[in-house]
Amino acid sequence: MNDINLLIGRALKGEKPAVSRLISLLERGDQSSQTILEAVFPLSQDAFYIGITGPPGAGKSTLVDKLVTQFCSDNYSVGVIAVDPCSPFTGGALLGDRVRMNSKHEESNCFFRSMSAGKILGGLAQKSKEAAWVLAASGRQVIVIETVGVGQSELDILTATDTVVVVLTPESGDNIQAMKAGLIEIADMFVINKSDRPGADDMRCFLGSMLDRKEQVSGSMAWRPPVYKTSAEKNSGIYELYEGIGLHHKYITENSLLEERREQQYRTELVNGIQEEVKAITMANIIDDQQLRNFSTQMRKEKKDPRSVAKLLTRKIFPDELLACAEKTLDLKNVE
Ligand SMILES: Nc1nc2c(ncn2[C@@H]2O[C@H](COP(=O)(O)OP(=O)(O)O)[C@@H](O)[C@H]2O)c(=O)[nH]1
Ligand SMILES: [Mg+2]
Repeated sequence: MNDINLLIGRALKGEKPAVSRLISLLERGDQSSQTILEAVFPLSQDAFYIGITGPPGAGKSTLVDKLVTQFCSDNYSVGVIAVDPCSPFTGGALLGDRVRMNSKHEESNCFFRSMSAGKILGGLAQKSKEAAWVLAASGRQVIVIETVGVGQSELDILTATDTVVVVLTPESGDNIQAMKAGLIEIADMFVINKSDRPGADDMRCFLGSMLDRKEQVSGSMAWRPPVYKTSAEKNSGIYELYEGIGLHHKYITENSLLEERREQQYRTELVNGIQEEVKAITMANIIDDQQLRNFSTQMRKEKKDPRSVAKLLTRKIFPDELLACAEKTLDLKNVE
């Protein structure tokens, strides 16, 4: 117990090995997790969270590297989390990223961490957010979260950030339709990276008309996502993007939108947490595996439909008052 408090103390002072340890403990769902979260969360709310997403190979990592350099040269301390949904195949590439990033920014205040589904117990999205809080509490003012824009879990991570940057390339035109619709919806700005290649302006037109259509349908946007052209590799357009990120931050801060986002996010976290707790407690109370198997066999023999049996079982463990309250919203009538 004392050890964990010592470790937390070191992490809060910004010591990288301690920060690293804390994130590993959270990843594993160690029993110290709650102590860690209670210590870091209150200190995590002043940081600025940037989400960088887009298809694999769009140049996100290269771009993040350039942005970090820019933030560092303006004396911001930065934490980077690269989230990889499919570790077994790309773990090597990410490790490469990490070595590259850490060696380059070693003397600076930058901290780089990759997280992949394979190593993690529990939801990747949840653990990434927890890791981001640790980084923020350790004194990093800017947290950059890089994620491949594919699944629901990545969307969950992005909605927890303050500014969402969607990175595309001139070649993305064909598969932009195939990209998750939600990703386009939550973009605060677009980047057409690899603009050293042909087609960047076509892509910009395409995005422009897409935003126009959206405005025709749902009215003009208070914040219309700007489109930046960059070449991360040739280091061009980076400063404009950096300034654009700053402008968005200013915009959401001045219009209380940051506050609104954080409020909404907190509520989502709370509901998710409650759902998980209720599920865990319910399952622990109902039946263990062997009993469930026997019971299941029995019920099947009796030709009871599984849904009704599930309802009956669940109702048994909640107190009557709770069920009475829920009766209005749940269909409890047909339960025996
Ligand atoms: N031509 C060109 N190549 C780039 C640019 N940015 C990144 N790349 C290359 O694209 C590949 C994928 O980059 P990476 O940053 O790992 O992409 P990520 O998967 O989105 O993180 C690498 O070989 C980079 O060198 C760019 O602006 N122009
Ligand atoms: Mg990458």
